[in-house]
Amino acid sequence: MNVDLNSKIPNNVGLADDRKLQKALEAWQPNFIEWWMDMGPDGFQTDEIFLRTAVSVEPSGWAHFEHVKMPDYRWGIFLTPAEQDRMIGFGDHIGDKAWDKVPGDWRTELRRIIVTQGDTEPASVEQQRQLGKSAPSLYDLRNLFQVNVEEGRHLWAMVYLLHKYFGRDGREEAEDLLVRRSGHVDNPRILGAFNEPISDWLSFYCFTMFTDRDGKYQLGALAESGFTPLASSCQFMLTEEAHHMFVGETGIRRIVQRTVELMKEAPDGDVSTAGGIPLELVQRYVNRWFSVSMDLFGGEDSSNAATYFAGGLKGRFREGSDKKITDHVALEGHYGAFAPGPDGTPVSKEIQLRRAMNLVLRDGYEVDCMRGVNTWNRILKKAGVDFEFTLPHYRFHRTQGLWTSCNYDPQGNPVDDATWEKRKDEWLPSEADEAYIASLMQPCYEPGKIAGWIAPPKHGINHQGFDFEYVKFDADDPYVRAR
Ligand code: BYC
Ligand code: FE
Ligand code: FE
Repeated sequence: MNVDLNSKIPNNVGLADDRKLQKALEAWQPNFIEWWMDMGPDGFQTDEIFLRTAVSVEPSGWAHFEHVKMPDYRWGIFLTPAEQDRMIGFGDHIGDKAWDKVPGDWRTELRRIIVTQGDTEPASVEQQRQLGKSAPSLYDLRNLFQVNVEEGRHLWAMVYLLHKYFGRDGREEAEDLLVRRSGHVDNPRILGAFNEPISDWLSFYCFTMFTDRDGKYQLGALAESGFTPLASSCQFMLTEEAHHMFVGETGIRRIVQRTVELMKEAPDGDVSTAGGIPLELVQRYVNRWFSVSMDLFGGEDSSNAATYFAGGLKGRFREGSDKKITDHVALEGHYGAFAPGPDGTPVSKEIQLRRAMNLVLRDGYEVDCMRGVNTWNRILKKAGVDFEFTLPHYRFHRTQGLWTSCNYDPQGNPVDDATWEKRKDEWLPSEADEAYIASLMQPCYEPGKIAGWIAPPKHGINHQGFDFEYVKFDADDPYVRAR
């Protein structure tokens, strides 16, 4: 299917041939723009940002970069073309023809999955809306906005599915996606991590490292869906996710690099006197965002997960292509896990494989996170610094699943309330940490310059140098004039 870039809503789904759907989406579009202006990046909307836009769904379609104002970004609907004669690859309907329409039996479940996925996208934009005011460089400012517009596009992807396949209740859900608000007391976003504030750039890098990576795994599982339109949407979203995780992983790497440089200059090792971010403090932010992101996988033993798998709605990560996965029905097996015994001490527990699908996905996620953490450790090792980043134990600081009724230290040992209270500031960002990080958050908007707490990137965007003018400020921008 060709990409129609010139219509009001760019798409490769033949929108022009479905007048009713086109009209419904064109009616939703101004509400989206209104939401973007209210809840998207605060300021910067008249500045020219060096953004990447999809002009086709082939890999070469990604090479398109230009300076655009964010509200002029071409939010559109793109699906990775599905293979011919696609079949359901797992669960009770394995081997049946895949669905082009919503199967009646699974309508409620599919709608719920799509709404939950869709809700995270605008939520993250809301969480990040103040960060532009304290970007450490123009390069980072541009990356933030690239992530934001793409999360906006992911919302479009889910709204398209709701409008096209779920009739009136789909349209209502699409409206509600613009009404819930991250962190709102009465009308919050659906999942925990998406109601947490992201008020500084260390949190932003942790979020894109750990929370966007949940996106990679959830989208990977949904890309296996027997409902082909969902699978094709998620497959295309995954191509954008890679850049979001790159921003997070390299963002923290650049902080670590800068801290190592400053440690050499501050022989007593306290880099905060030189405006750097201590490694222990970075570790506490890692502990926070990793644990909050682990919660996004839901319960380890989950009847919802079993239902989704049985129905062929949500598979395992690379269910169809991972040669290590041989049993796609998963009715027989068990997954070895632990559950809290008396006093919260772990005892082993076998979970029926289908009911363990959240845990299977999460375990793959954890390995992927560790790979990224190891790249940070290599910098420390090379510099001869005696410190190693770790991921906290999966039992640490949990609010979903089996491990919520007792506190655990980052090594996974149960601790009593008094110990938790006494030591939590060693394990999670303290008020003092947050105040220190906030004090560093001063914008640096001159091309080629960068804030003192982070190293510049190795490469710029699209073969440009670091000193490229990634954001051209509009002279009428009130923020520019205020500076
Ligand atoms: N917070 O059976 P259980 C992304 C609820 S990120 C609050 O254990 P289930 C992105 C659950 O809803 C990817 N509530 O879990 C990243 C259920 O509620 P009910 C997002 C939670 O349902 C960065 C109850 O607890 N995509 O794209 O198997 C920037 C028991 O649930 C949480 C998806 O998540 C939580 N953390 O699994 C931008 C994919 N966890 O039934 C974007 C779609 C669980 O008691 N979602 N609950 O009312 C799903 O597949 C599943 O809903 C979940 C939960 C994996 C999230
Ligand atoms: Fe997304
Ligand atoms: Fe993302």
